[in-house]
Amino acid sequence: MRITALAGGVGGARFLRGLRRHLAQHPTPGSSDEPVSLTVIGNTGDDITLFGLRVCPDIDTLLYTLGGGVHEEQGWGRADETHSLSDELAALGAEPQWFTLGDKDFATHVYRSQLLAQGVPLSQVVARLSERWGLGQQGVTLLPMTDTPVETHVVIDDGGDQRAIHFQEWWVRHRAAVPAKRFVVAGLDRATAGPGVLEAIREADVVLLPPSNPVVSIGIILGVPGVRDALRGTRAPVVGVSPLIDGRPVRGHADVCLQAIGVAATSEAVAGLYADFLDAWLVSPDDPMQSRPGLHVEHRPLLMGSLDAAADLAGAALARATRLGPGRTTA
Ligand code: FO1
Repeated sequence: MRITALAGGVGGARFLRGLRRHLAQHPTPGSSDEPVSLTVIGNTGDDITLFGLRVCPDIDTLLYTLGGGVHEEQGWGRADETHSLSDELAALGAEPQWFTLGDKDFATHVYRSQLLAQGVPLSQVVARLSERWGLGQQGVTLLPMTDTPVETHVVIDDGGDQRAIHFQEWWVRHRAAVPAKRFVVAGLDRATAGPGVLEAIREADVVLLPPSNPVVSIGIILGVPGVRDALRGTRAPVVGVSPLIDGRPVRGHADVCLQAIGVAATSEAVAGLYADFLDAWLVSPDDPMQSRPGLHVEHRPLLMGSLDAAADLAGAALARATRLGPGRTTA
């Protein structure tokens, strides 16, 4: 069975770690005897160049989480980190100082930037980093959504003038507290889907949308030319997990991002963003949303406070997909 997932950072990574745990306990989902492979298409819109180095936060969060090296409390960065390099950069007065990079994490960015400078495409860099983190041994292939450099920028009001700042500056430095007018993804219009991305969607048996940010994570992946069409065209059931409980994200600022694009912070409205390809949608137990023709709504606890809880949630999404089977209920 070929499972393909679209993922942002922390929420996506925790859900997929749960999926892997579920699969370790239930190796043959549905009636299939085939080995399970998982292809993860990661968001690269969060990427940023800092101190001359290319940093890919969502890709690295997926690598570190699935590879067992993530800082658990933060959800990003490395466990058991030290900060000698950033301390010295701060002593030099180097900017920015609002983005924390640990020493081990720095090594990832140095290695990636060295390869990119040699002309190695990002997808191959991610393949090498995936080897370092043992993803292949777990049956996991991580693909960046595109090899084309893209960057999400946020248009804000600056004393009456509009100005675009990098997504990370808005998210990390300003904690999404500066009202966003809109999101602009530099480079996305001329980007091409990364190697294997469209095939992974078209040839999947199951497509999963973890509870990642629908605007600045999944929304950015959907903007890569060809991705949305591939989702509309695949025979695989597409099952998503709402990122909202009572209109609030468990972590992050999905509600603020939705407000910026004029979409209500409800599971129903988020499902509407995926209406042209979504077959089933998991929402929290007290969510008022109900099934309708073409969309199965299932009520499930969405909190992933432990690996077991994440495994239960991912298992429920996979079970729903295997019950739906191939062939689409939506156009
Ligand atoms: N998030 C923060 O809130 N503060 C940080 O200083 C920070 C540093 C950082 C460094 C490397 C990395 O891979 C991720 C990092 N993140 C940090 C998380 C990340 O930038 C955001 O949560 C995502 O981009 C949103 O998906």
